[in-house]
Parts: sequence; structure tokens; C-alpha cells
Amino acid sequence: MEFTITTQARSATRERSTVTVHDQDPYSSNHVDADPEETSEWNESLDALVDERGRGRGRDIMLSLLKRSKELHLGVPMVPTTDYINTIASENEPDFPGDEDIERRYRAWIRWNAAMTVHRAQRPGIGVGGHISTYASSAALYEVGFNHFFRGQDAPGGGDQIYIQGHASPGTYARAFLEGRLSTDQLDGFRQEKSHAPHGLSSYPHPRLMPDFWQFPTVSMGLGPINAIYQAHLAKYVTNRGIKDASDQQVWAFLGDGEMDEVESRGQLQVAANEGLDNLNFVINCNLQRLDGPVRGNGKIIQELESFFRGAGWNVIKVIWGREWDDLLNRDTDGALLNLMNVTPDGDFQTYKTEDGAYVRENFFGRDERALKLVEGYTDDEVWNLKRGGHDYRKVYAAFKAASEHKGQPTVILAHTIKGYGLGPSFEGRNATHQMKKMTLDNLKTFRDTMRIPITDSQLEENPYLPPYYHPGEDDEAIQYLHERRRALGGYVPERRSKYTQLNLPDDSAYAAAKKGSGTQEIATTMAFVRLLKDLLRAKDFGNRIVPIIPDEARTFGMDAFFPSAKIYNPNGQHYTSVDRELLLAYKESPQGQIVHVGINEAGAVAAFSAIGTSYSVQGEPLIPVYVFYSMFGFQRTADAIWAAGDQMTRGFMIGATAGRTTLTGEGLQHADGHSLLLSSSNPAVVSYDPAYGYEIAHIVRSGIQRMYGGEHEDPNVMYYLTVYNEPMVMPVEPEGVDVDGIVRGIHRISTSDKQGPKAQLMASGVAVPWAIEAQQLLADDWGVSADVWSVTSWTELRRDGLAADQHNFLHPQEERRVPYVTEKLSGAAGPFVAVTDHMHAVPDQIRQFVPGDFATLGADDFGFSDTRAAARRFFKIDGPSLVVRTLQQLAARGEVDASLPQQAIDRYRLHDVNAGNTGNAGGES
Ligand SMILES: Cc1ncc(C[n+]2csc(CCOP(=O)(O)OP(=O)(O)O)c2C)c(N)n1
Ligand SMILES: [Mg+2]
Repeated sequence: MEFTITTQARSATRERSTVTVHDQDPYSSNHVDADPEETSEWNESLDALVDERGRGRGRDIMLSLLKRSKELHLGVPMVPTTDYINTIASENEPDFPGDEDIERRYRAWIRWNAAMTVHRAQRPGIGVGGHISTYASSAALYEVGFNHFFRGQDAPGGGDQIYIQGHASPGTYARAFLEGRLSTDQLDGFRQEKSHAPHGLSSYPHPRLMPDFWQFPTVSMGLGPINAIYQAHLAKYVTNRGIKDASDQQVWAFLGDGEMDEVESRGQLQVAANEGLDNLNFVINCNLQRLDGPVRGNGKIIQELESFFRGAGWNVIKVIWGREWDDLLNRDTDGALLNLMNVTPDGDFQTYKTEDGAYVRENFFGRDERALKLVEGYTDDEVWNLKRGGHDYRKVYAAFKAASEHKGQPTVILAHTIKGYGLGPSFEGRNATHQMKKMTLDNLKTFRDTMRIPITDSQLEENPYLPPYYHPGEDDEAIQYLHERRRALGGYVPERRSKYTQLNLPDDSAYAAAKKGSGTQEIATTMAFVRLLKDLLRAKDFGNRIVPIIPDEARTFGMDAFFPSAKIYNPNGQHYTSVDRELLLAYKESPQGQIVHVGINEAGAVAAFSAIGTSYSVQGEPLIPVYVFYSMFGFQRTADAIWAAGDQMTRGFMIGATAGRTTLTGEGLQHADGHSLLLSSSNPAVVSYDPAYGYEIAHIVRSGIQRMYGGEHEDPNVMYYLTVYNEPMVMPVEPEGVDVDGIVRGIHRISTSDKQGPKAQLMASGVAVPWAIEAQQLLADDWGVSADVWSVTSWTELRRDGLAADQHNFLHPQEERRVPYVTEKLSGAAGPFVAVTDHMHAVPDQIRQFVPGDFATLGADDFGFSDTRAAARRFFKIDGPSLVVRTLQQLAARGEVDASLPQQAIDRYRLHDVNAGNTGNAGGES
């Protein structure tokens, strides 16, 4: 598109506009027509056709011309939506290969048992909730998949990955019950995971809670879609890189139409299209409702999604009407019915399903005489029985088949359904249906009749809280059929496995350089980490398993050095002449590239991290994601996705670069991170570290790799989070006999003062460790105080260890008291403890109750701002002199130095003057 601000009149008759827009829009008033006379002849022909043959015929001709124009590559802009009918015409539907009658039979049993699982969970004394209506609306969608498409992990290609809509989980449990994988006791343990242990079932798909069953957590709306995209991306990635042939696998993601309003649901659709993820299928259950009411009462969510997905480059298959409509549509020669379908808003479609056949006849068909005539010979019951496509087995089968065979693009199936389908009038299509969990005796009886469940009235009346589940027994023909289908498809689904190819962990040599320090060169911990990563990438039979993930910050962190060697993964390769091809650090894209560069896209980066970090389980091939990001845009922006990654039992490393509230000079409030370590501490699957030196980083990373893939740790399913900084400093050589255990567990002493005088203990982490060393010097030189310095590599791990000890002592008062690690570490240290970090006070305060003595903390609690490091640190009173003053106050309070010293120190260092600080380097690259 080109915008000019000069006026360019195209024809004398047209009014001049101040802005001329040159675009391809044929409707724009400035569209250039080379031969207006000829054009008007065409227009007149169309007018004549419509006059003579009607609007329907006019539409047909136009659609046909559009189709032809596409074949002729005329570049006519795409029409974003198609008619509100099935994409696959009935004459193009494949034969249904299954036994529809048998499948319908046990689908009804599954639907019954799913509803009973939730209903029974509301029995007196339990009342733990659940959802009935969502699965009721999507049962046919799942069952077509389970019977004909979803391959288990014993299938030759490795099976498919199925993302099940979170609150449809009762349906999956009910199927597993028919399959003999779950017992009635387990169904009764729905949502009672502790009180019904070991037979509890999690509310939603939670791999962490049911690690042999669920693979993918989905219930936080929006994460299922984005994670499914990156799961499909992973299959292509491992195939392209020759790690594993996953080319025959498919990802099926079941999503809600309401869920599609989440930004994460739609925000990465272009990635799936650009990368040609034809192994990806979204199945959107368009029941037109979300929790509170209609998704688009006044509009049409299916049409909206169709245009959105098509615009993003997806293959769209709409399954709107059941087979009962085929005949009507065939007879609808003038397009009257089609027109009604096109113009009826979702809100009305929802309402029809809460009324009856007579209402539908009058209020839907009745709006056009010709449409009304089409159903003239239908009884009201027959009108009522005109079904939605998502409940029609054959229509759904046709769509799934087309989706699974489609090449070159991802596919979305938009399936029109009714929320609460089959549950009777008090559930179907009701606005409140999402949260209805209990059925009345009447509801139960109607539902039982609809589903043809052989359970008697008296069985239901006996205890309406506990209507029986139904299983006909293993020998039943339908159950045999069900097993046979799963056998043919490679085993039961879902199933989570945790066997994988063993990794050859790197030996000492990969970590050797990090221990040598940086000599006289000043480098930031970010660079120290990147150097270590470079060495790990070279480790034999291991380096190829590392997957750096970068959301467009590689240059900031010095990771552009990896571009030419590791290369950026792009399944399409690099088809352009790169601007920097002559440079040593040229931007290289390749289908075999190792780096996953997701663009400016932290949400996608975490989705990629989750898929890559669970490749050990999903693909049986471990990959170690190393996701490097701006620390402010990590936990703060995507904590929920990282929480889900924890649920999925992702293993990998997250590197929060440019950490610290005062270290990233000049960037200010939105960039200055002083709390990501608090946020990370709230995720039980995250092990957080705030290292100061390169050698600490090496020990931490090594222990992390060991924990995740060494095969010895009882809990390998963790994600390491390391904050690194961009302030250059000399990285010291690793001291002889360094306290490796201390580094890994969270604290080690890095300097002991032999100065004679009152003692103090300075504790610091990350970029603040040099401030503590500066303070140690000032205390000795200016005030005769002897201070030791501790590097606290992990406040969080120390706290967790302390809490575990506390809990043990609380519950086992008779046993020997456990002493927290940090308490034990500090127990021999004399004097008060004073801690400083470049984060909020609450970061070091995490260990307060475990510090054996007086404890004061310094921190940067307010919003960050832009300034020099020295000024910012002085402002927050966290620099070297501030630490000195705080230490003197502690000593004065204990009577170990003169009470006047703190004020003297404040005056001497001009503590109130932000221009008097000089702690830290000015500027510097990461
Ligand atoms: C991020 C997030 N926000 C809110 C919810 C609560 N919630 C659970 S289901 C639901 C409605 C879902 O509607 P839809 O996606 O249309 O699914 P349906 O049940 O209609 O198939 C909501 C709001 C959630 N689980 N996650
Ligand atoms: Mg919905």
C-alpha cells in the first residue's frame, strides 16, 4: 500500500481528496479502471441476470467467477468467508469406514458416564464441581478421533499428540473407564486427589498430577492452542534436524470457541501457516457459548474464525450442518435457505435450541416463504431433528479425514455444536449450562432415555446422588470393537511416557573455561553464560541436544555469535540474499538450524520451551531448551505459561538476562527487573539462581543438567531460572577447593577477612556481590570492621530447604530437629548479617527466619528509572557505602561499635546525595 499526501485526481468528475490511497481494494473510490465502458457492460449483464434468475443465481455466477479468477492467478483479493454451510459438500464425503451403530452405542455410554462422574462428585459431603455440558457438546468430535484418527504411541510413526479441552476431561475419563483403564472407584475419585488417593482423578488434564495419563495441560484458556502450534513445530524441528523422524505424527488440538478470544489462541496462527505445519489440526468446538453466555450473540463466531484463520493462511473446514439438512440444501435452488443461514446471528441459533420444532419453523424458516416451503412436508419433530454438523459422525469424519490429509497448511475444523447436547431441555443451549453440575431425577431419566442406557427408574430413584455408571462388560461386542479400534491405531490415548534415549552428559572439559575466569577482561555474567553455552554446544554427542530459544534479543546478549555455526531454524531455509552474507557473524537460516528464533514473542517462546523441554517424554528424545530473554518479560509476562510448563514437567533452562533494578542502565521503569526472582520463586517447578560469577554459573548449569538427565535425582522435572546481568566485571578464577555443594544449594563464602575488629557477615547475590566486596574493604579501611562476604546463589532454594526443615520439625516433634542448610552454614559466623541484592528487599528476606542472628536487608523496592548505575544504586541505598552504613548500624545496635559511627558514615559518604555514589561500572555491553 502506498500513501501520498498530494492530491491526484483520477477523473475530472471525482471529488478531490486530500489523501490518495493506492491500494488493491476494488471498492476504493480511487480504484483505477482502464476501460469503464466495458466494465459497465459486465455490470449490466450481472444486473440482468439477477433480475431474470434471482439473487441466488447471481451469487452462484459471482462465486464461480471468483473461483475461476483464482485459477487464472488474477490476484483478486481473497474472500475471507464462505457461506454458512459445510465446506465439504455431501457428494464429496468419503464413506464412513466404521460401524456407526456400534460407535453410537458406546459413545452414549461414554456420555452417560462422563455426566455421572461429574454428577456423583456433587454427592453430599463432596461437592467438588466439574463440567457436564462441554463434553456433551463435543462427544462426537472426540469419538470420531478416538475411533478413527488418533494414533497411540505404539503406532509406527510414534503416534499423535492430542490436546483435550481442559474442562471436557470427564469425557476422557469416561472413555478410559470403558477401555478398562480406569475403575469406578477412580471415576468416584474425580477431583479428590488426596482424599481419594491413590484413586483420585485430576480436575483437568494435569500431567504433573497424573503423569502416566495426561500429556498436555490445557485448562488455562489460550495455552492449549499456542502450545499445540509449538508441539507441531517440534515434530518438524526434530525431523528436519535428523534427531527423529516425526513426520508421520499429527497434533490435534480441541479448543473452545470462547477460548479463541484469548490473545494466545490467535497470536501465533501465522507461525503455523508460515512454517507449513500441516501436521497440525485445530478442532474448535463452536457451541456458540462460553461461560456466561453467547460468544458472539449478534454475530457469527464461525464466520469470524473462518476469516481470521484464512487470513492467517490456514486451511479451514466448516462442519455446520448434519446430514438431515442435505436434502433441504439441495432443494434450495434460489438460495433462500442459504441466505437465512448466512444472516441468522448466533444468539438466535442458540435460542432455537432451547425452544422446539414449531418455534424453529416459524422463527427460522418462517422468515422467507421459499425456505418455509422447503420444510412444508416436515413434522415439527423432523424440523427439530435437523442437527448441527458437529454432532454428525459422518460429517465430522469427512472433516477429520480431509484435515489429516491436507498438505502444506495447518487445518482448522470449525464444528457447529450445541452446548449441553443430549442432556435435555434444562441444559441444552442454556446460558447457565456451563456451570450446571447436578442433574435432577427427571433430568437423569430423560438423559438415560436419550442415551438408551439400560438402567431402571428404580436404580435411579434409589439414590439420585449416585446414579450408576454403565459398563456392559468386557465381552460386549461394542467394547470389543472399541478395543480393536485402539489396537489398530497403536494403543490408548491419552498416555504419557517417560522413557527416553539416554544422553551423554558433557565432561569437565565443557566447564573448564568458565572456571578460569576472564583474566583482565571485564565481562558480564550474560557473556560468561553465553561462553559456557558455546562450550556446551560443542560437547560431543550432547551439544546437538541443546536448543537455544531467543525472542529477538540475540544481539543484546551476544548470542549472534551462534548464528553462523548453530544457525537459525527455518523449515523454509533462506531464500533471499542476506544483507550481511559477507560478515563473519552472518544471519543464517536453515532447515537444519539449531536455534529456535521465535521473533518478538515471549508467549511463543514459552510454548516452544514447553514443547522442546518435554521432547524427552513426547518424542522419547531429550532436548534441552535454553531460553534467553529480557528478565522483565519472562515471568512477569508469561508466568501462567511457565506454570503450565511446570505442569507439563518441562525440563530446561531459562535465563533472565539484563536482570537487576539498577544494572540495565538507562532503560528504566518497564525494563528494570527487581522482582523476577520473587515471581520465579512462586513456581514449585522452578529452581532459581542469582549467580555472581562465571564459575558459579558453570556449577549451577552442570548440576541442573545432571539433575534433569543424570538419572539419579528423584525429581528431574524442573526448570532452572538463572538471572544474569549486563554489567562488565572481571570474572574471578574459581578458588581452589571451592564449595560446590554450597554453590548448588544456595550459599558459599567467597571472602574471609582477617582484619582484627568487630565482625560482620555480608551476604549478596548476583551483581551485588562486588558491592559487598567494596563494602568489606570500606568497613576494614574506614571503620576497622572485619567482614566476611557470602555469595548467595539462591535465596529461594535456601528458603525451600528451610521450610522443609521447619515442616519436618512441626510434624515430628519427637524426632531430632532438622537444621536448615543456611542456618547450619552461618552458625559459626560471628556478628550481624547484612544482605544486599539488586532486587526488592523481599528477595533476601526469603531466608529471614533461618538466619541465626541479627539480619538486615537492603533492596530496591520502587519502580526502576533510567540513570547511571551508580546514581540508581545510591538512590535505592543499595551501593557499597549504603551497605557499610547498614552494617555499622547493626554493630552499633549490638554495642559492638560506637553509636555515632552510622551518622559519621552517612556524612562521610554523603549517603543522601545520589551524585556521590560510584558503585558499579558505567555503561558496558552485556
Ligand atoms: C485463562 C482462563 N480464563 C478463564 C477460565 C475459566 N473458564 C473455564 S471454561 C470457560 C468457558 C469456556 O468457553 P469455551 O471456550 O467456549 O468452551 P466450551 O465449554 O463452550 O466448549 C472459562 C471462562 C480459564 N479456565 N482460563
Ligand atoms: Mg463454547
